[in-house]
Amino acid sequence: MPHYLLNSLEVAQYQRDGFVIVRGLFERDEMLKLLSHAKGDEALTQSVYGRKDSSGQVTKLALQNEAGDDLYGMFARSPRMLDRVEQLLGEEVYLWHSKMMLKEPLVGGAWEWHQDYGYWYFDGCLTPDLLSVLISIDHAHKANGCLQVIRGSHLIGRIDHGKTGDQSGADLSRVQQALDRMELVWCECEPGDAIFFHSNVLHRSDQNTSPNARWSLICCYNTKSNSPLTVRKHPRYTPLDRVTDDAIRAWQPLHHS
Ligand SMILES: O=C(O)CCC(=O)C(=O)O
Repeated sequence: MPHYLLNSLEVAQYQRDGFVIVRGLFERDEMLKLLSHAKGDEALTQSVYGRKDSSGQVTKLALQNEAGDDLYGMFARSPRMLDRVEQLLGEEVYLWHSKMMLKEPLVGGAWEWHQDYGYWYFDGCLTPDLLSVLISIDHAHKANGCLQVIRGSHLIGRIDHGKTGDQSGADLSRVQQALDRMELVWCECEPGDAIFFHSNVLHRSDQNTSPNARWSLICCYNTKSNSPLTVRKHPRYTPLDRVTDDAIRAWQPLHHS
């Protein structure tokens, strides 16, 4: 099986900026397959729940704590993801969780400024050696609330978080200080592009006031040695089986009911 590694420039970008975007990590047909499967997936629909932003607008998501044999698992277990994540984190990783993010047209709520380790800290992980990969399913632009990040903000370390709406939000005076010195980046993406981002990078997204949905699949990984000391919401180290590179195309729903 081929290995999929980032080049030295991409690794340096991740270390300096706290994120790196890999364009076209997945092909159009793979993304269309994911979108059409997710749209008709009864189990997904039933597990969707909402999170209010600070203005009360709801954004929806569905979370899975394991990478199984369903189509979402084929993405989470893809060597295109795992080789790069292990390269960035420097050791074996496992799935912390994955989530389908459904930012619906005209009504999809915002995600407020936060660091993922702002709340994963309370899930028992001793260090911030976790990262997320956001795979765009739809075109993601400013108008439909694409991801925004503060370049280099992972270097600040963990900031205090409090409740904002139903979400965990970073101390906004610190966020403002970061914005005074660091660049705000709008991560506009096409379907199949993937944003690899550090668990301490400050990020948010706007409400979706456009007529176009913004769905994405986010796979979050933890290192084996950072397995939580106490388990609250997400699992301890569980070995992750890589699938082959053609697993997404080969996957058939009837074989995995
Ligand atoms: O998808 C988004 O808009 C933001 C997601 C996010 O902030 C997160 O999953 O931590």
